[in-house]
Amino acid sequence: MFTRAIVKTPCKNMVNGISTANLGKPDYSLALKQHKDYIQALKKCGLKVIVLDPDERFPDSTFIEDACLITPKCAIITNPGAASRRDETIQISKTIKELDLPVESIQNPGTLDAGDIMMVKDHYFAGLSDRTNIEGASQLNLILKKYGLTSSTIALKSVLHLKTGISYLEKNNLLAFGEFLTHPLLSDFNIMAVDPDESYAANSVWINGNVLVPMGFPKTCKMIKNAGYQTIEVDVSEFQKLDGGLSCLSLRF
Ligand code: CIR
Repeated sequence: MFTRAIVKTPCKNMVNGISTANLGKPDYSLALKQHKDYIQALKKCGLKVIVLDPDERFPDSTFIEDACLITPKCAIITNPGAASRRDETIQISKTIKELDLPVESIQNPGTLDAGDIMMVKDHYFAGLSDRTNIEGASQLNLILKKYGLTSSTIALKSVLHLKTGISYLEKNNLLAFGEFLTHPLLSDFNIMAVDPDESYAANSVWINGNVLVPMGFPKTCKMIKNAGYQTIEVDVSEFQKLDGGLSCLSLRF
C-alpha cells in the first residue's frame, strides 16, 4: 500500500526538455492541466500528494521519479545520467530529508535514473541504460543490502528507461512489450503483453489496487481491466512528447 506521493509542477521551460519522441513541443498550459488531473488521479487512489514548485532551471524536473528512489526502508537520492538533469536532486533532497527515512545517495562515477528501477516486493530490478551505469547499479545494490533489500540488473536495448518497457502490477503480473516479452530474467512473471502499437501504455502504474493507464490506449486498458484491476485513464500527451510516462511524474511511497 502506498500512502503518499511527491510530484513537481512542470516549469514553462519544460518545452525545452530532452526528447526523442518526434511528437512536437509540448503545449505548456495543456501540460499544466494534465498535471493537475494526474494529481487528482493519485488522490483518487488514496494518496496524500506533496506538490513541489516548478524550477525553470530544470526543464525535465517534472519527471521527478528519476531523481529519487523511495523504498519502505530508505530514500536514495540518485545521480541522473543526463548532465542537464544532475542537479534536479538538490531540491528533492530538501523534501526527502523531511520524511522519516534514512537518506542515501548515488555518487559519481555512478549514474542512475530511478525510472530504471522497478520494485517487486523486496527486490529491485535495475535497468542498465544510457542513464544508469553498472557503477550506479552496484552502489544501489550495496545500499539496498544494508536495509535487507536485494537488486539485480537487466540490460536494456531499445527503451529509455526500464519502466518505459515494463510495469509491475503486483500479483506477479508484469505489463511488458518488445524486448521484455521473452526476456529470460523475467520468465517467472505472468507477462501481460502490450500490443506494439500501444507500447507507450507499457508504462502504467499500480497504486493500491488501481492502475493508472495513459489515455488513448484502449487495448491495454481493456486487458488490465479484464485482469481484475480498477483502471483510471489519465491524459499525459504533453509529457509523452518529452519521452515521459505516467510513472515518471511521481514518487509513490
Ligand atoms: C528525459 O529524457 O530525461 C526526460 N525527457 C524524460 C524522462 C522520463 N522519465 C522516465 O521515464 N522515468
